[in-house]
Amino acid sequence: MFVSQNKQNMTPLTAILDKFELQGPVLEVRPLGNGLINDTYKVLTPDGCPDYVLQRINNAIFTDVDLLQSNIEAVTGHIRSKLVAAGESDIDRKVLRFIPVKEGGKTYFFDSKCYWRVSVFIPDSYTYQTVDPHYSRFAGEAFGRFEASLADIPDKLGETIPDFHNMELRARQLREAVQADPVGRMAEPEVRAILGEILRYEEKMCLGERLHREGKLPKRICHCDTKVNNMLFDAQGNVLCVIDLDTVMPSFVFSDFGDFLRTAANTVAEDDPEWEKVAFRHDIFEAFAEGYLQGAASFLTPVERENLPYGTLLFPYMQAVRFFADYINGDTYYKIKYPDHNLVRTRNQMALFRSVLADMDYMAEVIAKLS
Ligand code: GN1
Ligand code: MG
Repeated sequence: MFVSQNKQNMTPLTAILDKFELQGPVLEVRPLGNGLINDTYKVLTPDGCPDYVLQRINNAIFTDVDLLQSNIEAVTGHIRSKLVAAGESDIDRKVLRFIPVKEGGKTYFFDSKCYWRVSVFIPDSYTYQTVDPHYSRFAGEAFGRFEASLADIPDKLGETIPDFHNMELRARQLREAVQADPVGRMAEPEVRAILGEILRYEEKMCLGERLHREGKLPKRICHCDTKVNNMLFDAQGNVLCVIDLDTVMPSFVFSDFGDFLRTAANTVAEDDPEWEKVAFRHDIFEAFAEGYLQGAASFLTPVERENLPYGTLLFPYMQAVRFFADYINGDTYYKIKYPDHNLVRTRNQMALFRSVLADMDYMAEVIAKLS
């Protein structure tokens, strides 16, 4: 059997897998995907048995794994029962299924150092780092529907990362990082210039929290990590399901609308160093907005609709603030591949922010036409 594992002092992956109720022997375990938070592996078994996805949950970020997994079980259970009620076929391709451990029945295992979980791998499914307008429309509808289908979930979901998309908190965390300057990066003139630009827009970008305090903007169950690559498509380009459910929690709808466009409507990847090439793609925006407004039609309020352009602007800004704070803090949160990776990501996201900012009127017109 081939097992690729390079972390030292870790329990062997096969020993971890042995704790779960898997069908069939494990043939091979190999790294999967490119998430910035958890470690993910694909687990291969013989023909006739399902393959699996094994994940080491980043417990420094998700500190309450029990809450995390009960949220995920509630969400997948609710979606599954709706698919059953609607008489859908192929349900195991349309919602994730997590495997219980042999002892105790929880859907995670703690090996005294790390937390692990296993879900069924959905065969013949594809993730993409970029989408064309056709896929973008489907993705919009799928995320709108995802929120709509969770609007009546009976369970009360907790915040797996408290105030995850709270812009006021993110701005405060940046100020704290600047104040502490633990690795001396505030000495760099470019860093100070970026900080100046970020702070100029801070008040404007905290609109969501103000509207919420005024009772004008509700929180709903959102996915909160709607990057393009968190959606599975089949070979024909139909959306199968939404994955990476760690951050499903109450938030403003902007979370899902804005974060998808942040990755999908950027002409380049979020960490492309050639930030001069960053631009906001109108074709992707229009297609996604059309799909989303259809999927979410049953619950969106006028205030939520009108502020979708703000939500689109908010996410490159919030992501820039988060990458930048991590850079100043000495890269303790996001995985990095080279020393100034977080600074490169910040420049890129600020370039996208400027590009989206120039398109506020245009976006408002598109949304008004679609409503
Ligand atoms: C993280 O795990 P991943 O790579 O899908 C992050 C998101 C960021 C994203 C930026 C829990 O998502 O919020 O938008 O990186 N997830 C968490 O690429 O912080
Ligand atoms: Mg992901």
